[in-house]
Amino acid sequence: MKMTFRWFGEHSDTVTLRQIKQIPGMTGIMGFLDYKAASEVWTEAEIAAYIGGVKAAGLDCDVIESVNVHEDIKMGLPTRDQYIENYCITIRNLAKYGVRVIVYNFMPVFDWLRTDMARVIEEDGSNSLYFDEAELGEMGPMDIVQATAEKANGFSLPGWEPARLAELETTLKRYESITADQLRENFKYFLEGIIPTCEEVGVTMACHPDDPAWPIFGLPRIAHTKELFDQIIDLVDSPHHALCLCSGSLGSNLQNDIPAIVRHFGQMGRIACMHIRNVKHLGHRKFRESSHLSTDGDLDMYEIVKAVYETCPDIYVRPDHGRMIWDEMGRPGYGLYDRALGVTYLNGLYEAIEKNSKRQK
Ligand SMILES: [Mn+2]
Repeated sequence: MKMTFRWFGEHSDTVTLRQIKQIPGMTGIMGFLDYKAASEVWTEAEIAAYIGGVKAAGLDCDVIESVNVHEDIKMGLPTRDQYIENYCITIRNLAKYGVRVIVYNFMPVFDWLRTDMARVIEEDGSNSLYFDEAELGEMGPMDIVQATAEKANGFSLPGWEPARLAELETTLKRYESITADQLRENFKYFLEGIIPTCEEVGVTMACHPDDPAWPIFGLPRIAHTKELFDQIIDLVDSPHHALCLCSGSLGSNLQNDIPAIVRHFGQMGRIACMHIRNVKHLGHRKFRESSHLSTDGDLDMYEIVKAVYETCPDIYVRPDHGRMIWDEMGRPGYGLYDRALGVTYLNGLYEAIEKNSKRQK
């Protein structure tokens, strides 16, 4: 289990590489260029500057997140071929700088969705991201976009980049005629276009689940259960087509047995990396992001880490969103303190599981 941390870059993050390097057991960054439009080529100069900075701080950068897929690819428009070609150039450029895994998603329009970016947790005064489908009922997609931007502490949020959402109304209209099966067909076309390049340069694509784990605003969503991921894996037969399982996203639906899902795809060798965090359910489709500790939420973190140890011990992982604690100000979900606590907890679980397992042998 290679422990990593998400970092948005020098000018886009309140957390510094030096702080990340000081977290015990930290090996590297899951990198991110927050200003790139979907399927815009990531140039060698940009990649060299970002990864060079990470390496100078004594950290690896084997994983890059959020190389976003253009909506035209997801919608299967004729313009998709150009965007797929761009995507392949980005894959090649990233590979030249040692990147091994690219995390992406195939969610129409909305990458992830919350109804409150800083819901105060009354017990201790911390705050975290929060979702209540009842609140969503009264809000249209445009209201949600506005509310999300207002509560982002001035940051552009991953997946909520203004450029991407500028043509929101037109895009939503176009999706009205696209079924889940068609979206899957478009996904297959995309994978067939990029996986040969991945095989050639040694990069693995890691698909992230829908968040929350069900369709929203009537848009088709095809990546939120074990069965749906089986269908995705079946689209292209290559070890370079894999998953980034996210316990918090999948955990927004308690029907998802996450340790079992990790074991299933871990044994198949199709998990490239994971985001590990906990979620506390407060009612039907109503939850908040909790600390990573099992007893603070509804997920059994011990069983999740044990499934990683037993089926895919070499994957990259990172703590996912944390709460805002100790009066920290920063990107919602991406402060330093609670995520660092998450790292230490996950590493502690892993050490205990590993030592216990070796003793029993
Ligand atoms: Mn995630």
